[in-house]
Amino acid sequence: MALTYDDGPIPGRTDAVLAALDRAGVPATFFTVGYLVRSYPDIVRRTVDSGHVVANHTYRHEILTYLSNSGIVSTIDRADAALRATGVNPARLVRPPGGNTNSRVKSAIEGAGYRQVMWTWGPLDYKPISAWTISSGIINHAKDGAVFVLHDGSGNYRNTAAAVDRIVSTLHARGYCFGVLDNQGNIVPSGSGAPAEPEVDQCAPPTQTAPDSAGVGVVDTARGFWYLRDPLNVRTTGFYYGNPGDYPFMGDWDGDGVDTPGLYRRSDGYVYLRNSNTSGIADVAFLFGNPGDLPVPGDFNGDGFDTVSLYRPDETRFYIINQLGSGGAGLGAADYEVSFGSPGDQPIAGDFDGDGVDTVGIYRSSSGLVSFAASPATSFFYGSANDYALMGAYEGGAKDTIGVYRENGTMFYLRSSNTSGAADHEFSYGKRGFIPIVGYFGDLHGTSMPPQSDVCEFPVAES
Ligand SMILES: [Ca+2]
Ligand SMILES: [Ca+2]
Ligand SMILES: [Ca+2]
Repeated sequence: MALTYDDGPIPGRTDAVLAALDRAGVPATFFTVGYLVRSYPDIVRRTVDSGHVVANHTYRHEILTYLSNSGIVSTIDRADAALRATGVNPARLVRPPGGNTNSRVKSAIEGAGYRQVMWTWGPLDYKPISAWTISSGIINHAKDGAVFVLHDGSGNYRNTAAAVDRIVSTLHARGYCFGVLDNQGNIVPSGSGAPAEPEVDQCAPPTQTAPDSAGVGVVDTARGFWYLRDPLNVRTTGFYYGNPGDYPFMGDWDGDGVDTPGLYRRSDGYVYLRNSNTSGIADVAFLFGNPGDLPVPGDFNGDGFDTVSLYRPDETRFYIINQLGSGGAGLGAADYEVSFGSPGDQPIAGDFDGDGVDTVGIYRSSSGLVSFAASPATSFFYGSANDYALMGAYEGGAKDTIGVYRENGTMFYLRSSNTSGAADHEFSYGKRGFIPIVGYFGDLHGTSMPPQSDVCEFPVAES
């Protein structure tokens, strides 16, 4: 579900709502009025820095059905410019003031490159009604996909703010989660919403040193949507890359120290690599192996560039390849081959000894066997049946260690040494059906998300 707030920013009023959302740990979407944005840019920046999304409620709260088409476009564009002037990247969403719209207004909004967003229900909280009445109304109208309209800009803001706690605690207990609206008007987790444009730097929150240990992510392969979080779960980002069904992995294809997406598309046999953690098209594409081969990313010659080797399950053989294909041509010949594992094993790769060179191994999820072919040849048990293995330097340093993702519970269990034992880091992230990934993501440019933010499983938005 999404909480949305209209008619701000106004000092005191918007601040009260932001404080209540922060206490409750949920994100919201604010439809702001352009001339107020000009007056109170700090509130807008603070709103975005707190993990919320800001969008467009026209420049002077005009009734759009009274305006000409050019007047509609003008007030929307002025409001958008006011938001951008604060340094944030607003969602390209317009909520018509008062909900006054018609097919002409909607067409004008869409013609200007925005999407019109209405709501499923609102408690009329701008009238002098109590926090109990506001919260009860929302609780009674809760359903998956609901978009509630509230008002941070009204004189009844105290009750609007006071209603947040009961709304969130009651609906969390009933299994609902709260998200923000993305550029399509879909409800998405905070941090994966609107800012998806290439010049996202302009809305980057204050510089923060990138953690030097590996982060994890999950990929919703049904939508081609990637969710990345840093090791502290402080900073997150999300973006679309690939088609439904693509097999995702991560690597540093351009040697800049940051891992970015790769995909294996079984339908055409190609690998598609991207060099940034943003939505966009592939930077490198090439034909990959034979049907049934599994991609194994890693830096197998220690030159600082990851390449995509392959594991051929029916031969239980790795083909190590230290160059990427390019221009749609196939991969080159293998630099060397390693026979290892048994049919059904998951191929893994990592720098198990910290010498800068990745080597291969297997994870046998039926028994939890982890086995490295070399450097050093090692076997131990970790995880349990049906776990998915991920190698990463979860506490920094040069050595990659074992981690597993367990779909039941969407749990990551990360170990800081290559030995049997209890997980050193365990947490839930993702959703059933998502594929886990691991990598050094650098300083994530997505919206920051407070650690206490909405952490329950998030429903997939209908598109
Ligand atoms: Ca890179
Ligand atoms: Ca390499
Ligand atoms: Ca090594």
